[in-house]
Amino acid sequence: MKTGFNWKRKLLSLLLLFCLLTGLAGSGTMAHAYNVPDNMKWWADDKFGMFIHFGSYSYYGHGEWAMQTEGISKETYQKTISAKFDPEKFDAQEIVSYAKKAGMKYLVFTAKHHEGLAMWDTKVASFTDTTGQKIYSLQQYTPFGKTNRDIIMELKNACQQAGIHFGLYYSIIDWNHSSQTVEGDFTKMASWEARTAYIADMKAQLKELVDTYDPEIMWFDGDWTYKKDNPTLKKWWTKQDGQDLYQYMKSLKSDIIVNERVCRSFGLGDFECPEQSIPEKALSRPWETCQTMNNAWGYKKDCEKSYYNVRYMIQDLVEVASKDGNYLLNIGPKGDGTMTAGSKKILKGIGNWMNRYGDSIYGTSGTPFAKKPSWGRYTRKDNVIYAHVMKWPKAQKLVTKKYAGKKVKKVYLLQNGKKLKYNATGKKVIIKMPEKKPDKADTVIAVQYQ
Ligand code: FHN
Repeated sequence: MKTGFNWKRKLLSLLLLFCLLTGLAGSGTMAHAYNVPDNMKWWADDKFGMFIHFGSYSYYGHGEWAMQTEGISKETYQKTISAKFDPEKFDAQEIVSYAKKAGMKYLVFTAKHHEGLAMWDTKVASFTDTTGQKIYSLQQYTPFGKTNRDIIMELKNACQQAGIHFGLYYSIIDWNHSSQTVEGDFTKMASWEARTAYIADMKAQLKELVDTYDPEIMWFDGDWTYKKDNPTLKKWWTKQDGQDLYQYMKSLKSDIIVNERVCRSFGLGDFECPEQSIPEKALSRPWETCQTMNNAWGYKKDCEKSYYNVRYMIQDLVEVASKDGNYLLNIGPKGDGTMTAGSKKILKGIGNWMNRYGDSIYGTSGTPFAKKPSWGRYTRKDNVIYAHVMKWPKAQKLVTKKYAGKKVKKVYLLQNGKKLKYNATGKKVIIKMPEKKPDKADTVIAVQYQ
């Protein structure tokens, strides 16, 4: 009895392993190209988020790097730019409604960018202007302070009402903090004591942000020393500091999701962040491409005529999803807080596409096939392969790869469920396509397997 029972158990576990490997089990949880920790499941399924770069640089309209690129002194920057910043028309409800319309499921807002202006009413005393008399924040340093408004809380609440996850961005370098001065594309610390004090104060601000706004994502930046250890005053942030910061964030909120830019290129954090680029292949851990709509993060007048077209943005999103990544698409509101027309147009356009084809993005994993088809890309969810047709095939004949060892159940247009004739032979599924291309950017065909 005993021996018979053992080989049966061995056989069962082998069978289960085989199912898992080939995804025949259709477990519902998508077999990503990497392991997704429980606290990140929503993030990996949601795939698509809004990035918001907003600060006093938005008033100046030369982009968020203006202070550094134009060599503006702390005093001049504070007095001529930050002191004029008054975003009274900032409308969190409108911004979140556009995110929702676009099909975005999470949002990351710049609580503090490199300029160092705190976009919340920070109480951490060292974050002052050059006089040391005023806290350098939206509430204490700008004319907007008279409104007693908290735009981060307005965004947080609008996200909650809309069922959108909320995250915050925080820059490690701070061009206006007394401890630092701009040094190339990084900053130089005034002394070792200043460094120690700044890192402690940075943590105090991060605790304020977590305690006040309970963000689900902490998106760090301004970390790029690529220094493993042995900090210098010019390269004062190291991998060790990054590991320490990561632990600190988890100690504040255990399920918070933290990006790799606690100190990039050392495999730290919970996800990688290719910037304005898409990796050739799926990465071996969760990743998210952050992208602009016009090659500008903060509002930049010069780039207002360079918005990408909706088709390009949709195909960019699909390219990322086909490689199992997330897509964080940026808007840079103007100094008065309003959204630009260019960003509204793109968000609406993507939203129209997501209304018809969102199923081929949300909760999917990347292509199960090694090669990319010439006509488009693949995503996958359970036993459905989504063929994203970006180039319409000649003779209305689409040749797709057949999912190994599986039987095709049906083929249909995802937007309306209309069945399509097909011929499944060997390694291919040849689909009879409609004459006209329903969607220029990407028409999605669903190939459902048994
Ligand atoms: O310097 C920043 C830049 O302003 C912007 O915030 C982007 C967004 O990922 N990150 C840095 C450049 O790598």
